[in-house]
Amino acid sequence: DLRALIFDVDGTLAETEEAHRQAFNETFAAEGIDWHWSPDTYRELLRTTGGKERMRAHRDVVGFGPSDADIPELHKRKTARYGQIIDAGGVPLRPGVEELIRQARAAGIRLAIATTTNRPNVDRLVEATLGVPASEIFDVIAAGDEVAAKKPEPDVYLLALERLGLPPETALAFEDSLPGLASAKAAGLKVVLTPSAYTTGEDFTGADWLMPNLCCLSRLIGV
Ligand code: XBP
Ligand code: MG
Repeated sequence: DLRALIFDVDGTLAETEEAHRQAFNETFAAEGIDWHWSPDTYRELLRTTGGKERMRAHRDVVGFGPSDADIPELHKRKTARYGQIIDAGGVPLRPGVEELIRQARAAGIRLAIATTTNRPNVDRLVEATLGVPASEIFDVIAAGDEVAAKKPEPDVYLLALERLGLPPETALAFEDSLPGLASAKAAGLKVVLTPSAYTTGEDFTGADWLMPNLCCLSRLIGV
């Protein structure tokens, strides 16, 4: 029987990647870095999960930009900017997410987050969309640099399961991307895949369910 739902954040709970892209670009401009990430460039860059890792990957491709030593501070500024964008509203939860959370809670199914983005971004998004601290909704939050190896490695899902104290066969993962799918599957989880703006059209063979959105999943979670 189903004991927990484990959610990815970016692309799954909300279409956040345009806000991330904007925050990166505004930070580059403010810091005098001659980079601008177009939507097409960003789609490629999303193959590298994690903002700091993504900036390093881009620098190594274009051959100029911030040093490894400068990237953590740059990423802090990007996170601050992203928080302001989220606080301003305009990035809603995806259809069905709020109802799914409500139904699961009512049925005593526990809720967790397993994300590559860093913790302040989770807190800001949940506060801005649901009006309460993320820790009030989610029993467990595994985020960002809490694990050494980000998605597609399984570490962040394994950490969420460890904190839940549950084996993978009692939980269900919700994802929107190929690295996320690979991560959850490698942790032994069944995966509900809902493509997002940046991942539509990819080949999600291997997902246990493929859904256009997270609406009307009460039967699937058995409530
Ligand atoms: C999405 C990511 C993140 C965000 C940026 O991860 O790869 O890197 O694009 O966030 P997920 P940070 O869908 O697993 O949440 O800059 O905080 O890394
Ligand atoms: Mg995602």
